[in-house]
Amino acid sequence: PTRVRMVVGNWKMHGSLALCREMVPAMASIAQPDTALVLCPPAPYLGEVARLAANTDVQCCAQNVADAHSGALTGEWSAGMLADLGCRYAIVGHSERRRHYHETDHMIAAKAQACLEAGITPIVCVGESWVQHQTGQTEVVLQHQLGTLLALPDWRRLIIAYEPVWAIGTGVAAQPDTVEAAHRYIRGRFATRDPIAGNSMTVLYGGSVNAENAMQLFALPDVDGALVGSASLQSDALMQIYTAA
Ligand code: G2H
Repeated sequence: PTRVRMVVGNWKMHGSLALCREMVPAMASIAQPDTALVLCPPAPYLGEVARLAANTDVQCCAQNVADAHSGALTGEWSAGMLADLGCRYAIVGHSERRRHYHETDHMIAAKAQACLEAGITPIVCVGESWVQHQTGQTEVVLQHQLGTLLALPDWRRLIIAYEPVWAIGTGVAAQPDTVEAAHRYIRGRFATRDPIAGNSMTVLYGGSVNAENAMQLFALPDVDGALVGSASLQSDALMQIYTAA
């Protein structure tokens, strides 16, 4: 793999059909092939976003995916179905999934594996809580979260999003030196296994990225882009963030 610059807009459980129809053409008008512009609408809108984004430089991404390819699993959808729609990515293991839906590192690795098998690139979220941050456990937590991912045969094809839980949805992103240190640690974990692959992995930052702080974050050497939540619901804010990348 090679490091990809990317801005990923995670709408979480917000938006509407109208927002899809406003946002995709607006983003398509500024998207460039050298920096990925990825939209993650709620699952019911994935088909519409994939359809609107076809033949543009906007990419479609799911916010979640099953760990199996098919089965009697009411309410789930598979990575193969996402590929069928024309989606290229899926977010896996967002902290909101870990916390509210009890996703474990083991489940998250299984979801990432299912994505890789179906040709979907998983964007796997990792990050520590405020207490873990305050007590200096960030690297231990990251080491643990990355451990199950490193066991996947195709770990080189993962995209990692560092999302310190304490910076999510607060309006205050982590400080640049904190972000760079975490990204360097994450990259280093992969580089220990394979230096060339580790240095070419795409590592995104997420947590209160907005039009004001994006440029400073993107300037960090080990930051390849952002996973943007609330600011991704406004086309002007997302455009400014994308332009900063
Ligand atoms: C972190 C991020 C997007 P926000 O969850 O995944 O959300 O930018 O609202 O902090």
